[in-house]
Amino acid sequence: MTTTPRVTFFHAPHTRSGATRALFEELGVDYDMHVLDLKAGTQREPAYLAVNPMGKVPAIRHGEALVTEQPAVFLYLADLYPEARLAPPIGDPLRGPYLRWMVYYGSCFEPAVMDRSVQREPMSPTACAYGDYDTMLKTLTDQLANGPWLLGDRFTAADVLWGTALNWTTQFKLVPELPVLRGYIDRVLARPAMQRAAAADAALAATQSA
Ligand SMILES: N[C@@H](CCC(=O)N[C@@H](CS)C(=O)NCC(=O)O)C(=O)O
Repeated sequence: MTTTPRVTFFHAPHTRSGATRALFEELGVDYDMHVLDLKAGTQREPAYLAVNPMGKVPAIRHGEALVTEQPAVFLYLADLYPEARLAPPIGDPLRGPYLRWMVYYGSCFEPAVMDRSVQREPMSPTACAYGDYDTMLKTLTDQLANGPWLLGDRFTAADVLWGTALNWTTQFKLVPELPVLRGYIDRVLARPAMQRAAAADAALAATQSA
């Protein structure tokens, strides 16, 4: 496996970067973790703003490469460790759909969910990047109905991202807990690597709030 240089992972427990932690667990690779405490505000200190000027997690550093934004972090790591077979390679018919759904997460799903959470009046569907919320969600649920995973029979890094995100967005009632979503979330979260990551993250969160 590719082990050098080691990846440094900038993480805060119980945040979006938990999905990246789960991805590392699914990849089965070693890495260095730099832990931030969002309540204490360490993500806004100059040392971390030099890493990510947005002051947000996740971020990863691999040699000279600095990667932020969940889908980019996922794409980078899953390609970096091809032995784990979590990223369909170029030439595989699933490569296109894999890229599509990774980018759909950041360019359609999150903006739609955030607009809805603050009850922001959406733009016209033609001008809006995600069309409208219902179409955005139906496009996703139609895809998931082909299951068991997002790309059908093949589990990929995209499932770690989507399973984790659908878990917290349904918990916060930002997304309706439709049966197709509940079944998918349960399948993703039942994976041993996902459970190991969740337990480790809960333990880390407990040390921060102690
Ligand atoms: N666009 C970013 C969003 C990351 C994000 O919003 N992270 C939140 C935690 S869930 C954060 O770091 N917040 C800290 C802050 O803004 O101070 C991504 O896709 O990775």
